[in-house]
Amino acid sequence: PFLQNVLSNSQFLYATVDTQFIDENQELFNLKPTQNRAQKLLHYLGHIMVNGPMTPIPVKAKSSSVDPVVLSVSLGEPPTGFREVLLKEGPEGFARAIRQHQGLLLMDTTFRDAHQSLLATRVRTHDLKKIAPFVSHNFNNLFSLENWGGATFDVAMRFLWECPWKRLQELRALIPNVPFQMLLRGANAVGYTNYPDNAVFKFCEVAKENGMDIFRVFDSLNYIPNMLLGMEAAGAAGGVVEAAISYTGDVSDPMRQKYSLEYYLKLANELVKAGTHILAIKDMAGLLKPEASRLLIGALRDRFPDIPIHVHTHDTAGAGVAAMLACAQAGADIVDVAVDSMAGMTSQPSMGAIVACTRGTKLDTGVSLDRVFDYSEYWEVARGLYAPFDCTATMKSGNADVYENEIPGGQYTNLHFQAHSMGLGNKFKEVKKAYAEANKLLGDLIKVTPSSKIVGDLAQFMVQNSLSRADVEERADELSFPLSVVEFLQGHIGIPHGGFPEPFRSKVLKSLPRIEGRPGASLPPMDFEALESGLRSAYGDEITPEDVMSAAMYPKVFQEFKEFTSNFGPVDCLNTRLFLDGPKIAEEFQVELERGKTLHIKALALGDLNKSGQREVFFELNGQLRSVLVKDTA
Ligand code: 3PY
Ligand code: ZN
Repeated sequence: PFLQNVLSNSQFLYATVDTQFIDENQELFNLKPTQNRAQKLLHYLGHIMVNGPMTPIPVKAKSSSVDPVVLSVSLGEPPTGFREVLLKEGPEGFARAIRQHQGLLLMDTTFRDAHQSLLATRVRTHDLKKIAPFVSHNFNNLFSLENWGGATFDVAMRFLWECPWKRLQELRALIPNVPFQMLLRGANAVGYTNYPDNAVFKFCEVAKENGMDIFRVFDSLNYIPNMLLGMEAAGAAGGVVEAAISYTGDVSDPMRQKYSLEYYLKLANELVKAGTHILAIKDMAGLLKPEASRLLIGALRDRFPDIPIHVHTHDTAGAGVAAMLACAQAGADIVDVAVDSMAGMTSQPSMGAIVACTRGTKLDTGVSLDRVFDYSEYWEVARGLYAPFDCTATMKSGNADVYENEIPGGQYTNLHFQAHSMGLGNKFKEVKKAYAEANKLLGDLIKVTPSSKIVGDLAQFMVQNSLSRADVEERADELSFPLSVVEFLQGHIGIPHGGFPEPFRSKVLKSLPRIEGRPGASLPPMDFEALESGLRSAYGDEITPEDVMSAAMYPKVFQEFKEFTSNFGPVDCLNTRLFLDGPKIAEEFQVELERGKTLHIKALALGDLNKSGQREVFFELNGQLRSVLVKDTA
């Protein structure tokens, strides 16, 4: 504050005093941001008290006022888990141990895909950390905990204003024994578009250094060159490579032969040949029926007796538990589940159901059902905090129509939110129908991020402009399609199975350029040194290699995140109710900024609107009166 006063003093500013000492000692200007973290947080809370939540809210529902009970764990180290095997024996030895394991293994998706699918990816590190020790102590025999990647990376910065890397570091410290797993979108890393190869390699390297163990690598078109790039990057970083074939269609339906059993076996063969440690089937829409599971997993098990097989699904139609049991019986080593209160509908099938249904059989998971109940209770209550993002506000059940529209779990929820927020709740059916039509127009694609977004964009375009599939085909050369559709046809994300749809492609593209082969191969490498020095000049020397990667993946989102936190402080330290709704008047609460540094805050009063449209918000901070001025935007 003293220096701030000096620097804003007019005599000083206009050099009417002798400033030679300062001119010669420029290091005096290496100041920490002058406004401290506490004052910034008061600013954030004041904003919310005046104007409501700062993060976009899809549902008009209030965060619950009940806090989840943090489950205690015994003192001392958690029991060992598969991570010890991985650290001792490396990825190959780990894969062997998994294959030799008796009983069905589970990956828990509660920390990533479950909330990506049900709660718009909004679960905060704050609530993950609270239950992390319980997971470490009671679920040590999980194959892995999926806790990173996919949409969590950008949503953390974009809507939660927290650093995704810090989440990984903090969870790693709390859960040393269970392998961590992330979802890597192949050559798209954690983004929606192809990155230069060196960016994908560097991303995996930094992720591994921060504690990531297993990289599930997929490509939204199952385009092998993109997948190989992601696999090489994960492998070079020292990670466990889990190549994932995205599943669509229905191998048990003889009428649906574009994505046949042979198609999947051929892909699997290439991925195994390329050295994947684990082979995954990624059923992102929940289309894998029990009969198809028997056929597909049975055939893969026969063909590849030594490789661990891991299956992922979503429960949108309600057949997820049946399908995962069928996969396990057909020889899958690992299936994905979410804890019961975060399972079902567009999320993964229920952990409790799988644990109970296999108990006492040769597929017994070894997971304690009682501990599942405790874990589930935590999430049932914690989920209430996220009511403004919970799809169950409007979506009351899953729907077997997913077998027709093939919309991936997370996108199904997003489209549902969108239809409802536009007051088009009763149009959801129309949107889903358009999605199926858009998919056919584009040649019947594998649909998962980002190809699913392209199909969704085309569907939305068709609904908005009242266009049928026939209209679009007929008028393809005159319509102005969404950019994502045009770029897809240009080859920006790779080449779809069976090639691009013709004559549709030629009509849309006319003379626009086409990318031949793997898109990343023609991108110039990213200049990390230049990126880092740019960031240092913008934000100072505290820039970390992790920040550089965040900026490499999402330059604009990273910049906005830095600007937000420089105005509003470390909002990740607030509990979720305060983060969303702010305190009530007279509420007293504590905020732990770091271990041993806790703020004691009381919200005192909201002032009247002043002439400039602002309100003063009064707090007590560690016993002292403070206030912030906030523009009332209502
Ligand atoms: C993602 O890419 O985020 C997915 O979850 C795809 O299924
Ligand atoms: Zn998924």
